[in-house]
This record gives sequence, C-alpha cells and structure tokens, in this order.
Amino acid sequence: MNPDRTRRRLLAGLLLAPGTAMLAGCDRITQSETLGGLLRNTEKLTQKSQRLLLDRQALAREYSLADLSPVFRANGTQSPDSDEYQHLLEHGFTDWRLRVDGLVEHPLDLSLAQLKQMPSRTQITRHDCVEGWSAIGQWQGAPLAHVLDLARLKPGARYVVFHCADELELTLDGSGRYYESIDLLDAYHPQTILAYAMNGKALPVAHGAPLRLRVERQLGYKQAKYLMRLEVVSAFDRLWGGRGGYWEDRGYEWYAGI
Ligand SMILES: Nc1nc2c(c(=O)[nH]1)N[C@H]1C(S)=C(S)[C@@H](COP(=O)(O)O)O[C@H]1N2
Ligand SMILES: [Mo]
Repeated sequence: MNPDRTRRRLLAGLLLAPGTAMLAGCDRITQSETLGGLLRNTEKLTQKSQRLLLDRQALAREYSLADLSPVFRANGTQSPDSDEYQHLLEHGFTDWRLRVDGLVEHPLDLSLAQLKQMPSRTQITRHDCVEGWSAIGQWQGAPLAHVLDLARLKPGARYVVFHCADELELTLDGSGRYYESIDLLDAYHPQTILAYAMNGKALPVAHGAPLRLRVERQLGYKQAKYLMRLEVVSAFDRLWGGRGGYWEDRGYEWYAGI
C-alpha cells in the first residue's frame, strides 16, 4: 500500500470515533491494538483515581474508652508565649474568637461558647507523630464542615489554612508561626473536627487550648493546635514558605496521610 494513503487512513481513523477507526483497512490490527491499549490504560486510570477517592472518604479507625493511652504526650509548642495568647489564657479564653475568612460569603468570628453550641462529634482515635510515637485520645468538637457551611464557600475555594497562635521558631518576619492546610475533601470528612475537649475535659493548654484541628487520617503535624484563624484559599503557594504548613516548609510532606 502506498505510504501516503496509509497515513491519510491513519489520520482519518484517529479523527473518527474509536469503533470506526478499526475499519481503516490494512492498519486495522495495529490500530485496534493501540486503541485497545489506550482504552485499557484509561480504564486502569479511572479505577485507580476512583479507588483513591473512595479511600479518601474512608473513616480512620475509632477505639473505645478502654483503649485510651494513660499518657498522651504533648509535642511542639506546649504553651504559646505571646502576650496576646497569655492574655487570652488568663481570661479563660472568653475574649478569644476564631476568625473564619478568605474565600467565604460570610466571614465569622466565633466564640468558644458558639462553637460548643454547634453539633458536636466525639471520636477516639490514634495520633501518630513522625517522631515515632503514637497515643490514643478522645476528642470532641464541631465538624469543620458545619463551620464552612455557615461561612459559605465562594467559588474557587480549594484549601483551608489554619493559622495558629504560636511561633515554633522565632524569626523577625514571623515565618516561624505554626500553620497548616488541608484540601476540601479532608475539610468535609466527617472525622475532621475543631476540637475543644480531650478525654472528656476542656482541651489542655499543652494540647492546643482553646481549639485544635483533628484530621484523623493524617500525621501528627497536621493536627494544628492553638487555632486563631481559618482562611479559605484557592492556593497556598504564596503563604510563608509556600508549601502549606510549618513542617512542610521545612521539608515534610503536605498530604501526610497515615
Ligand atoms: N500550633 C501547633 N500545632 C502543632 C504543633 C505545634 O508545635 N504547634 N506540633 C504538631 C506536632 S508535630 C504534633 S505530633 C502534634 C502534637 O499534639 P499534642 O501536643 O497534643 O500531642 O501537634 C501538632 N500541631
Ligand atoms: Mo509530630
């Protein structure tokens, strides 16, 4: 067959629907194999992404009261030393407000009392720190999904950034301030809560009082303590080191799934 005709047929075949392409004369075998391979690959891809998505909706294992660790270590900051935080602490966090802003229709300033009046979820889960220790604790808090629904996300919203009260590394430009971020899939996960209680008591200062994030399928460093502000953003690349979190800016993985 003359090479030009073959090329024309091949082109025509590629421009037509996959079924018709198989009728393209002597190229039939080669072409249908290629198409078959392509379809099989696409199928695998879809399956893989579907499985990933399903996995991302799965619940982290929950434990019973009998499993609670007798000692739950505190790690990183154990009491933010800023004057602002110390003042809030001295006043029993009555002056503290959680600011919710960024890509939302209704920015919020929530008091601890308001957060406690919201629907709550209690869960007993295992916390895994990359430093090589784990502990089982009980957490109670308001689902982050509820707070985001109150604030109403604007189009373009993709991540929630958690701004904390503590500076883990003292720097002149403030880049040592602890922060974290998660995407909306994790933000809307049923076990993602803004916790104000631990093991049945008010959240202790060492564990992030008055409010911390629990995002249960992620490693310890994603569990931001001392929350001051939630900012809904479309991207976090222009924030501090640009990698979405204090430890991420220092080389740790952003997603940090367990
Ligand atoms: N604001 C803030 N959040 C933080 C940290 C921190 O230093 N500051 N440390 C992180 C790390 S590495 C871990 S393992 C957990 C520890 O939580 P815990 O002190 O309740 O055990 O909090 C995470 N969240
Ligand atoms: Mo950690």
